[in-house]
Amino acid sequence: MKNIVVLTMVLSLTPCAIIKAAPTVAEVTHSEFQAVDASGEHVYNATDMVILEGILLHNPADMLDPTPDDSITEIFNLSGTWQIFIQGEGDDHAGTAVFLGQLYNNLPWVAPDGGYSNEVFISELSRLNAAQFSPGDKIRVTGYYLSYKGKLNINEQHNNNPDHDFTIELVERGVGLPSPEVVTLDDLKDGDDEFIFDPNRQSGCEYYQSRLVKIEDVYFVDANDWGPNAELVISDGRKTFGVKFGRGNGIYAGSNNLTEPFNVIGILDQESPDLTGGYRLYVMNYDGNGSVLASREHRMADKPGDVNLDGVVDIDDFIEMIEDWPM
Ligand SMILES: [Ca+2]
Ligand SMILES: [Ca+2]
Ligand SMILES: [Ca+2]
Repeated sequence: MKNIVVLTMVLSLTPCAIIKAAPTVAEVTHSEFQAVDASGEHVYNATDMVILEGILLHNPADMLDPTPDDSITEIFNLSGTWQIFIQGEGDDHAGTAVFLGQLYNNLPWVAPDGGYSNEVFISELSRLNAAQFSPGDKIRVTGYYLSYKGKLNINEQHNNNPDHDFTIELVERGVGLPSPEVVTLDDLKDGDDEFIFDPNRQSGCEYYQSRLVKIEDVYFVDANDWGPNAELVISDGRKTFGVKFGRGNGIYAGSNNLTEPFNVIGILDQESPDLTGGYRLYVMNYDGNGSVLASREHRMADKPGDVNLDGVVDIDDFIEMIEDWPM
């Protein structure tokens, strides 16, 4: 681990010296940060805060709805929420989610003044978006973290004090989305159609958690609930897997025009009280192409060079590219 632990001591020069330690922080890999024990619980606790770099996989509002409404008082309803996935590069075969919520005070353990007014929540989002990031950009996130239902998320620990802000920096624009890794349901489910859980995170669902993957030749067990935020199930004929929809504007009742079997590209997610199960594929948007359930940017990541997105890379793509060239 590349340790850049900062232990700044603020010493007061009064007779009874008050010592206040600044939070410790280290640059970590996603693999180090997401390490789990045999029960699936997270074990990283070397520093109070971490610095993580990775490729942004999707637009935040295609996943959760950041629209603030500070009139909500329903318990556990955080109102505006915002979340992104960033994926590690090279040998760092893991990824991490970053979360922000508005009304932490609707959690029973947070003080009544522990949330954000609409105005302040929007200023929080503005502060994060000042980094001008987009899917396929490499970003750096620095912040506190909490374990949540099988993932270790960077967040504010549900604390609205500015000293719990996380920060986002743009490291490099346009690095490109990672190519989705092709996985089969046999990689994710055992012979009894139960989730494969490897605490070493070298195989099974943990290995692909918070990463862009592609599953080929599947069909819906039942697509009746198709729509924003829907939870559907796909099958290859023997095994099944859950698909969670985001709220991208290509997903709405009546937009399912897929021919079965189809391929799916999404982010392997876990959000489950059972830390060794509850995995699902998160599909943020659908572009209506008829054969691949995915957002357009994730289809393009799957076939670099397929400029006209007809599924093959050939001379037509070259012609298309040349026609766009400024003469
Ligand atoms: Ca997990
Ligand atoms: Ca904050
Ligand atoms: Ca093509």
